[in-house]
Amino acid sequence: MFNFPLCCVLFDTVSRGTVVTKILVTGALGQIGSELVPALRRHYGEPFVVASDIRMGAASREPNEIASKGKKAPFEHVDCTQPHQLHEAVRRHDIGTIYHLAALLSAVAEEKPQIAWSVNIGSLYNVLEVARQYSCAVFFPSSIGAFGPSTPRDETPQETMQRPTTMYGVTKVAGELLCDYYALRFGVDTRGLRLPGLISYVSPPGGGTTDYAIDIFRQAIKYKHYTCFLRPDTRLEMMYMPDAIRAMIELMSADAARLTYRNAFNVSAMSLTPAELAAAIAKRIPGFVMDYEVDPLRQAIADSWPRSLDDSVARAEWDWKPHYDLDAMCDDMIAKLGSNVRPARGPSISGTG
Ligand code: NAD
Ligand code: AKB
Repeated sequence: MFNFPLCCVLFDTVSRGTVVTKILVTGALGQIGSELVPALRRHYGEPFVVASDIRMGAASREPNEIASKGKKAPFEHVDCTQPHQLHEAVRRHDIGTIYHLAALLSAVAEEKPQIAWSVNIGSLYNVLEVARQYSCAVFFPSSIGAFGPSTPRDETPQETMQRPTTMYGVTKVAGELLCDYYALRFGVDTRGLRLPGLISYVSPPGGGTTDYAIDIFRQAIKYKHYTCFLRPDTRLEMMYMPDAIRAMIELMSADAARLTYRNAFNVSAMSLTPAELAAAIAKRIPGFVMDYEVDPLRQAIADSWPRSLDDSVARAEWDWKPHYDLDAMCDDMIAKLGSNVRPARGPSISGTG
């Protein structure tokens, strides 16, 4: 499905043929890491992907276990705010590429702005410094949160006003600029995506503004009822996790000569409101009802973010294209969750179309 990334393969012409350099994933036990690590291990081989997190994780929930069906796969305890822990992991495993996922999400970051700065920016700086010293490529997940209220909110362009009013957004813009700086000044191979709200069935979300779009599915299957914390007309850009994982791996595999942006690329898949998502779910789960109890903190964050993104630059430079729209995503989410989440009472859900 993916091209094998040139940044992970070196040809040792002198002696033993192909030498594959390893990948380190930070924040690997979170929502994205829980799916990225198994995907990377499927593509590059289990020993070549080292998962790491500040948490140790329950044995059965570790991506290692998911990927390796119970066998031991490489996992390191790494607090990315501690440079020596990153250095040690990169040196010991001879890492060539770092997918840096460790961060606080928007709602948590707004509640703990000082910690968010230290984790989101402190750890990215440490990762870029290690990458500079060990010649690693770096993937940085920026966000629609890197935009603010003065940004054009519809079809937000690749290059535009970025004056976010949240600490999460401030760390994402600063992070994009740091990636640009390390690419220009030190030649570090930095690549990034401005990811929309990600919808997934594997792992619960970690404290974001777009979390409703995940919670709604579990609650709909279990209780046929969900109380949404955003207003019904809050339009935001969203993406199904399989598309996001594919985007990350494809971007890191792309021909460097074609890439003009080293901070982050807009990527887009579907633009939707809570009311539209609820209607799509109600078509598949008859009797589903949604009501609203608006959380002012998360509503204010959502109101400062783009309603849709223009991702034409990503399409032109590395052939990005989403596979899932609203209907395809809902069908797959309900099919996958339906086999794991049991309805609390009453009949099981009927049909998916
Ligand atoms: P998450 O909150 O689910 O996971 C983050 C992980 O980082 C957690 O497992 C946590 O234990 C770990 N972590 C926290 N502090 C750490 C530290 N000091 N050292 C090492 N690990 C630490 O987040 P996620 O949804 O997986 O997001 C990953 C990245 O993608 C973040 O940078 C986030 O901003 C970005 N992103 C996510 C979304 C989304 O919808 N999930 C959208 C846009 C961007
Ligand atoms: C959040 O809501 O914080 C994330 C994001 C869009 O960055 N899902």
